[in-house]
Amino acid sequence: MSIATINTQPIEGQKPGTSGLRKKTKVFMGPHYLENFVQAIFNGIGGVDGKTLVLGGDGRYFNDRAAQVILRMAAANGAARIITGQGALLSTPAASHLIRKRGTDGGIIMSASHNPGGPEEDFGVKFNTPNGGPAPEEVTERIFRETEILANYRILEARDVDLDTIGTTQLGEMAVEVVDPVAEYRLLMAALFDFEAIRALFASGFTMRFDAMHAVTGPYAKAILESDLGARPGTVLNGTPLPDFGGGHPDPNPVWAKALVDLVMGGDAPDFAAASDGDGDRNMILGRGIYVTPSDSLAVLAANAHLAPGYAAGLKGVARSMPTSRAVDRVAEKLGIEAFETPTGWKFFGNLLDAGRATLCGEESAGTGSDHVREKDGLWAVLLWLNILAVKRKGVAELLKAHWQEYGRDYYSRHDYEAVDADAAKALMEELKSSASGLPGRSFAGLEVTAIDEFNYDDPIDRSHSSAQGLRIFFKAGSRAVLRLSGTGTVGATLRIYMEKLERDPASQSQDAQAALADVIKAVQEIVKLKAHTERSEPDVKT
Ligand code: VG1
Ligand code: CO
Repeated sequence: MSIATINTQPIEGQKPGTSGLRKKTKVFMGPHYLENFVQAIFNGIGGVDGKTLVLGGDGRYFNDRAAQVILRMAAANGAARIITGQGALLSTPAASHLIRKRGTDGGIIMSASHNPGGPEEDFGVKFNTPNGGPAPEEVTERIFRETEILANYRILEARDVDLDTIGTTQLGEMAVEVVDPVAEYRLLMAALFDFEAIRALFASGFTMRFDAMHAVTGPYAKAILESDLGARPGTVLNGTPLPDFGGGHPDPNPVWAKALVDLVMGGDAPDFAAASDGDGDRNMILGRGIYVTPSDSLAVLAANAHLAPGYAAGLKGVARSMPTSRAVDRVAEKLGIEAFETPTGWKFFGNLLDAGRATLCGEESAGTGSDHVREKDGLWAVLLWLNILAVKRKGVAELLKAHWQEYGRDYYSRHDYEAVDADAAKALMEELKSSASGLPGRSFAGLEVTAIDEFNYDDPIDRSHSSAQGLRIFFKAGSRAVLRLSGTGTVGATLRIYMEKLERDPASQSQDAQAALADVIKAVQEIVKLKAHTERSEPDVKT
């Protein structure tokens, strides 16, 4: 086997976004595209000579081919060992756990997460650091700079490695260790949660559906929910990972997991339902007749986490991304713990988790997680909910309504305008920014603007600074709207508008969220001249 050094040229646009580099699969499959980026990762982290990395992906189209390329490149760059899941599969939280558990020098995750997969859809690659978390901005910047000066990459000329058989083989000088992707993760979950209590819950007739959306969590959910916890067979829906996720968007929200929402709203509803995304780090929580917003879910979990053995000592603090509703902040206040507000993307939670300042973290985009790994974790959130329900023996709706009564309800919705012309979206944001100082005091749709600002973040641990993380509009009655452009889309720009309104009066807490937020929605559309800029009046997705 010989090592080839292939001459190449920098490829424009290999800048990691909110969570790694995401592009159309065809772009990734183009000449040198994947190879350039992988070599840039290796160069950006100071080489991989003698290092051990974890490698896994969500099983989408090109996952298998990309894995073989990355293995040959790692071998050619002198890596000592790659640990990978059978079939090159690993959910993102399972990869994070393996990196930590095995003390590796980091890992590469092949996923475009909630984006659809297939030859016409999306692919992605991201690097996670030795703490198991997504590379922080300083590291992704270094990787990006490497993509801009790259002149060659190294790759071993070799045949494909068998990734279907568990065990260790050699690829040149490098060991390739193929592990059961579920095994370690399953042990971790058993250590955090009261499996006895959850088993007893299922034994009592409690019913559940888990929609794996044809993505990576199927095998994890079947092993844990059906085998370990005794949920009846058939609890896990769409449990076989498919390269194109069955043609759907593996994004667990009321739009893309509509069938599951319809199920819980119908006559034959299970007690509890959940879904996860392409790479298994997101979750959607539903109960009979009710959808729990991710922001509410985070707040409920924070208020009740101590009921699970892994969190019995209480929480050190909580953190949420800025657009996430402020529901969890009020729980933290009551618990007397710190609450942090970070930019969008899990990479910003890493330092807080490492420093022991936060135990639970969450994002409005259906991401919840804790210090057990350094990624958000879909199945973990589902298990924590199950543990809480097993102890409380209350329904999801009952639990949520009691939570609102105690803490108030944050009506919440995110409107996504997808594939908007990139320049138009930029212009909308720029205009809002430049007109910001003139807006306070003025009213739109009957709501008075009190302040508009741009969210900038100073990391409390390493003091790194992140600017321009979204524009916030505050209204007099306490409502808030946030605007930002997505960093995970692959076509044009996706404009996200997040809206929330706190309702403390229990008598007014059972409205439909869109209706409750109607004035905020109208006010934002007027303020930013949405239609004039985007030629849209209705969002593509409402969560
Ligand atoms: C989106 C979400 C963000 C999440 C990110 C990655 O980013 O808003 O909260 O962390 O996706 O999630 P953006 O920049 O498109 O808004 V995942 O599950 O797709 O890795
Ligand atoms: Co994801």
